[in-house]
Amino acid sequence: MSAQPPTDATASTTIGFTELVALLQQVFVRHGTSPEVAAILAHNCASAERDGAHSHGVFRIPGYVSTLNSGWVNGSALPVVEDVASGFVRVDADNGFAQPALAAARPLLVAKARSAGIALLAIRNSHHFAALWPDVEPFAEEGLVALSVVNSMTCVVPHGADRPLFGTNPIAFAAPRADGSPIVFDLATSAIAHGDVQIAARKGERLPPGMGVDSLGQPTQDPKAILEGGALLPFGGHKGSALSMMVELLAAALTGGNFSFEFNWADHPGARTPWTGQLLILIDPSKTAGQNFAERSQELVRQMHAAGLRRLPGDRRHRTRAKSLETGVEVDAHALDQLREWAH
Ligand code: NDP
Ligand code: PYC
Repeated sequence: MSAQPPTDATASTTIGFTELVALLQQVFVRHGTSPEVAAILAHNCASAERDGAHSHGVFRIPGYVSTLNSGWVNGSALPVVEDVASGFVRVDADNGFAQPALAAARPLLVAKARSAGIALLAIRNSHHFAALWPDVEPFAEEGLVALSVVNSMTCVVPHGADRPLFGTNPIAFAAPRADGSPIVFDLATSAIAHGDVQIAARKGERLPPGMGVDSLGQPTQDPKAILEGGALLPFGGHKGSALSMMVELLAAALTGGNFSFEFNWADHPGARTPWTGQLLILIDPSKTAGQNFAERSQELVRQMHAAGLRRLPGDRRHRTRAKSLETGVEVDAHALDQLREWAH
């Protein structure tokens, strides 16, 4: 499918998924990544746009371009994969993006999970600027259970504290099920993702109560007040705060990456990508549940629906994906023009 011409500067337009991937790939290469890194990031970013995960789709490209231009991240990084123990793989991402590091470690990680029943991947010296579900969903499509955490940049006040310390620190989980796409959730441990605050600020929208505080530590629903000297709150008070702390420990302390408060990008104007770490745990459920696990997860979904549940995490994404693949990925027309400019 080829792109439809935009009707006006603020309208949305559509572009075929494959065409969007190719365009993004050109943008990444033009801004200093290797073709291999470009292919991985372009697919990741286009997939987010395709699924309606807007805070981590095309919206992120100016940030990628700016961070690459600043020299903060290595766009042609060569990740170094280490086989540490029977169930442990370690990767030094070479100050590059986390997704190419995951791709480099993937075959060894899957082989270990299938042989030992469980395997852990510790990525350090990495930048993650994307949604986390693309890192776990493909494993569940292969019958494995996957859990991943990544820490970001200081912008969240721990529950009961006075100043920001944690990142927005998402947790993503994926499990196979018998009669449908895998069960997947992916959520920031902040009350709202930083990307969504930026989008609300850009649109001039107010946020729901309880998302963040202004520079004086006072509750605010103004996204600009959060972005300009304010901070976010964890979701669910002390509970989300504890999960965010766990993410710092697993994604940074355990991997050898930076805590969200440990890196300083002040000397790299334009830097946008958190330089931290990521942890991924893979479980082969056939080792404990035989071929039964996917049936059991299907049964859980059946019972949830019988209890009145209408929407599972991931349902909205999959509906948007189906529509995008049928009629094209909906993209802001102005953003698409900008991508074409950057690509050429
Ligand atoms: P949301 O709050 O929008 O969604 C969180 C999860 O809940 C999703 O799996 C979503 O499924 C599901 N969900 C949402 N609403 C409902 C509902 N009414 N009923 C059932 N399930 C529901 O996500 P966040 O704002 O917390 O995070 C957005 C993205 O930001 C994530 O992809 C995350 O990885 C990314 N992020 C990345 C960071 C990084 O450092 N790289 C840092 C922080 C966030 P569905 O998708 O189908 O709507
Ligand atoms: O939306 O919070 C966020 C985020 C941080 C890093 C990448 N995305």
